[in-house]
Amino acid sequence: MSHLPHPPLSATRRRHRGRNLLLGGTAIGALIAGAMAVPYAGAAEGPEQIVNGDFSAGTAPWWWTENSPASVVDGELCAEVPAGTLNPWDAIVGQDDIPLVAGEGYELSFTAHASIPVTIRTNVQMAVDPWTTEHSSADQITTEPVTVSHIFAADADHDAAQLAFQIGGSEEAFTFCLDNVSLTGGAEPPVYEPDTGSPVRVNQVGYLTEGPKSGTFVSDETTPLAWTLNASDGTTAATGTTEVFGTDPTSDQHVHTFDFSEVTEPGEGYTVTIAGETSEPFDIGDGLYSQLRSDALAYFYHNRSGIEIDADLVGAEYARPAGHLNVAPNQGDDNVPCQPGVCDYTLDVTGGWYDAGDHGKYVVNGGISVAQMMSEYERTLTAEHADGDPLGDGELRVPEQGNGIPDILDEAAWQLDFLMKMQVPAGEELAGMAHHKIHDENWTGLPLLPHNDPQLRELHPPSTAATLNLAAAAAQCARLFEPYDAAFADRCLTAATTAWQAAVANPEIYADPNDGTGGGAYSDNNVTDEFYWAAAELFTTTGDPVYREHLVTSPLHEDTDALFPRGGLSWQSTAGLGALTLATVPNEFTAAEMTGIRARVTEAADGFAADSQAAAYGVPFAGTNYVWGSNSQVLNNMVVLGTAYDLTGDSKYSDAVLRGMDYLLGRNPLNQSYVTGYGERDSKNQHHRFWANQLDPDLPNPAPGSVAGGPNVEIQDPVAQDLLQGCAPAMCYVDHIESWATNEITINWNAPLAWVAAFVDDLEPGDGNEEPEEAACEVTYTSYRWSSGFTSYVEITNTGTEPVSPWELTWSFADNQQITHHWSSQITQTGQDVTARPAAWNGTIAPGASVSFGFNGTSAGQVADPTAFQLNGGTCTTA
Ligand code: 9MR
Repeated sequence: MSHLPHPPLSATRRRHRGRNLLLGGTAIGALIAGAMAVPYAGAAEGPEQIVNGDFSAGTAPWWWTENSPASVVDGELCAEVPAGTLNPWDAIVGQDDIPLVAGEGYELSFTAHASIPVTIRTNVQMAVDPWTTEHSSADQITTEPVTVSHIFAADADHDAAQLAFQIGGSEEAFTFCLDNVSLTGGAEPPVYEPDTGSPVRVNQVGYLTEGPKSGTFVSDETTPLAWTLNASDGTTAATGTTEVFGTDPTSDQHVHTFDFSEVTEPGEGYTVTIAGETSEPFDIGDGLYSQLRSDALAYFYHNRSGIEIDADLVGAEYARPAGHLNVAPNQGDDNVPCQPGVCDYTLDVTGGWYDAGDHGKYVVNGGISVAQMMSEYERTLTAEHADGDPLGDGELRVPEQGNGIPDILDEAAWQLDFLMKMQVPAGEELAGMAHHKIHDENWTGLPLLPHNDPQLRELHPPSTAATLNLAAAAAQCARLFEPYDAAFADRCLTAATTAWQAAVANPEIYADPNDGTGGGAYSDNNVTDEFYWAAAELFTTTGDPVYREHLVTSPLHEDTDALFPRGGLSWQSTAGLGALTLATVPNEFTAAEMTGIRARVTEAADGFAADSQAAAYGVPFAGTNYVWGSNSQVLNNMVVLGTAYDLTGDSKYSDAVLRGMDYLLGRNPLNQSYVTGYGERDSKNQHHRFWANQLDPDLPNPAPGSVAGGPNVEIQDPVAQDLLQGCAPAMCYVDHIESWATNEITINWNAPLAWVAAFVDDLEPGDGNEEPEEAACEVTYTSYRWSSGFTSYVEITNTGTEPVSPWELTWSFADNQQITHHWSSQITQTGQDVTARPAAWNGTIAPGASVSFGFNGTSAGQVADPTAFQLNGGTCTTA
């Protein structure tokens, strides 16, 4: 008997995103049990629902798809599956007419083997559209017979459900054999208990030698307890007593905290023991984050679209062919049409980064991600302790090594080029706007390598939010690439200004919140913040007063909470990115305006630092509203804290950043390190289509340095819904590949991880950061004096080998000089201290080149010219 192929999309695949959820059934089983320690309930007792599960009566009533003929061989049903099917559902063996009762628990079991190892998908589902699944699992079948069993509960009544073994998706042909298939009711649905390991919670990577060192202990004890810090040789390194915290509202756990900050003896393999319980091991030392700084950025190369991922850069395990270059079965991305009715042109939108576990590319989100990457670089030009060397040419995993451009900018350029390709061409309706996104027409299944994606790719309508993401990112591009690739910088500036103008002309074109088939919606109906961010970047790059006017009249400008919402910056809340740029990158704000914007950064950081101090687990995040991507909200708060540290040098901010790292790397209610490859109990099964080892042992786990989305109280995916109902906010997480709402990885979460990893790596003493930078400048100061005043000219020459951009020259007057008027630079004076920053056109001093500026001032009596000048913190020689 044969059967027509089934419609390709199972309900599991279609209910991919929050707003479109079809609430499906409970599917808990061996797959999860293997990884997550799900206790099984007693065996099922109800009547057998499968007819002829042992094939003693031949093949009836089993069916199979035409491409996979099956017959009974030695008492088993064996199907011959052809080579070259793409999706699991392209070849199926199944049985229909299975009655299921809502609320009832079922046990499904079968024995199977195959001529090659394969991962099949086992679904109990509706037999007709919408194919809602009551159970879905990925089962690994080997050449030896394996017995698989799953327990699940039915959510709905079904007169005639279907058991479908989806056996497609293999490049090779194989034989699949099945026996002893059974489905019985009466099983008690299992209760999920997360394995949280030791109640002593620490940063599983370690603590910086001079940094704060604290942990959390889960215990019902209400009086302080003794803690011991053990060195790796078993000796006691320190002792102390815990502080009783009480009940932590994020986890409902009763906890104590402990602090061993005074220990500064570097070492590996420390542990903390309290009341007989011992933590995971950790280090004390420096250099703990230098690898993370690099790994977090390598994430972006790994996820590039339209380019082969080179084994020489990432290792054979992670190498893969280029995706979406119109090589079959790919259909894109070099001539992508719009969704029907949206436009009648096609665009070449190759390149860029895949957003996340999916193969979509979104301008909203793509923009903030590349902006934060550029800010990580820009920080090395503006912050005294930031080290640009580890981000420089030849340092990172990018194929552009050796081109004379810092590698981090090469990575950013890959995405910027794509973002600009998303702009509506001149002459078309809405020219200058950016298409919101490009992605598959329908959701694809997991696992799937990008070059195997057979779906049609489509451009979605332009939106104001996307256009402003482009304007902001491209404006930042223009100033950063200027010293390295003037043509690219020009292209960026043109894209940025045309995008800005298009957004001003079309300020309320919003993406459809229901446009979530085949890709995420990323809809945002409030773009006041995107306007602010884009204006800030354009103003910083060009100095054009039009943008200043927009900034200072924005309702957000003087509102710290609006710029930096308590829940953190995100793709929906971008104004803070603009404020961080204004506060740190030289621009044409007046001294008072600069003071104001910096005060808003430090005010926000004060709040996050206080939140961290008050939290049971030290996390710089207020309250219990852990939403989709909560780890990125935490990381973005850490970016604000890090920037406040850069502005003030106050360690209360850097300490809070480090406590945020502790939280992400294991000091949390689940004892979970959320970053792959870091810590003893790290996330390994994040939702991703080609880092899908949990579904196919031939595929790798996510590359080291990939941060999971993290706890999410809304648990929008079926695995989280099955396992985590009633979870405490900071415990609504499961390291399972199908839990996209808690365990996805994305560019906009790894970008702040990379920023923060660089920040904490820069904090370490001993890597040269504490030393003043080598003088790479010469200053000529010429002054003409008269009785009550003077005119001075300053020439700065870059005597180093790297461009200085933007520059900032500081000096102190020895006497009572007061600058009254200046030209060709922006000057602020506080008492005797003076800071000069570039005008709009002279922000970069190339190696060997000079810039000049001048000023008039008043003075009384004899005054001496200044003789000591610092360029971006480094001491200049004077001519
Ligand atoms: O990060 C996004 C989160 O804030 C939203 O609540 C969620 C549902 O719309 O979508 C998330 O973004 C996903 C995007 O839509 C598609 N690519 C993967 C993203 C991360 O899960």
